[in-house]
Amino acid sequence: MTEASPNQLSEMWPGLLAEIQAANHILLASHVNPDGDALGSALAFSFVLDQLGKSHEVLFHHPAPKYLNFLPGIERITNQPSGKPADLAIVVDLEAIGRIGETIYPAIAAAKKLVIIDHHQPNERPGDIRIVSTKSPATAAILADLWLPNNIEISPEIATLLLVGILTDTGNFRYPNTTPHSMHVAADLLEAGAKLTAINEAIYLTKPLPAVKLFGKALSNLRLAADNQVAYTTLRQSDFTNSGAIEEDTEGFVNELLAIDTVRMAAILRESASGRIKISIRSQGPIDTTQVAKQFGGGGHINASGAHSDETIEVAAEKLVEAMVQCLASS
Ligand SMILES: [Mn+2]
Repeated sequence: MTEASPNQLSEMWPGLLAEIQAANHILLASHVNPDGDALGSALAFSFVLDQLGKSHEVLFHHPAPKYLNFLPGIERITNQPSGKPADLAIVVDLEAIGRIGETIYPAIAAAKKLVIIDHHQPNERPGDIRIVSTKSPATAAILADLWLPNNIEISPEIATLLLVGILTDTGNFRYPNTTPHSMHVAADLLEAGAKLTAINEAIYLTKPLPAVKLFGKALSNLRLAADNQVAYTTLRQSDFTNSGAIEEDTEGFVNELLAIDTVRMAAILRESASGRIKISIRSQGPIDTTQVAKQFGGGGHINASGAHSDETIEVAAEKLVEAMVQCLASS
């Protein structure tokens, strides 16, 4: 099922609960470079497993980005599996097994059963049990649909974690994945004690100075195409060292490019320390960024995709803008 309605999701909880109750030890995990939805969903699940009295560990290949260190339970995440045999691995917000990350993959693969809870377009379809709803704006929203109608106690910690997932994946309800239902869910989470002010202060009012300097560089490298409907920029390793910024500081840059009035599709290419080029693409309305990402072996959602390139940043940028212009012309 890929279009499970909120009611259908809530009906899937008793089956998953039975699996959880039958398990002696459970692994929770999500994708590399975790975002607010990955961490919020996995940590919310950790608090629910506490309530159910279940032994578990929360595994992430990468540490949390700084702006998410305020999340309740963040100290629970580790990239060092205990080695204790697991009956169940519950992996949230993940569509491709390769995105689990090598430090924790062997532990996840060794678990007897794999549960996937996700809202991305299915492709690889991993998992013995799959709870997938592409209409949900966030995995956290799916978890809320599993738990709110099923008498799981939503503590202020769980409410905060789920709200972080929903807010970050909807851009604070600005993206078209926002649904009336997701706003109802957010209201329920606020009633359950989610700390909205703390979330907004931690995520939006703590920008590091090097990140702002790097954004200045991104703006000065800005290029436009297709009558200013396509915007893109490049950041080299030297831009990172000169500003003192790090990879995660580029979070949100591409959305700022999309905010230019004429722009309908935007991208950022950044050179990682290994020389590999990371590409992020965003679009407005029906313009499908996955059509562009696929040409570079990547993927994602209609309005937000990512990919990699092993070419130089100039060559990758040239190919990318060509693909973006073509995509725009065909939508
Ligand atoms: Mn997500």
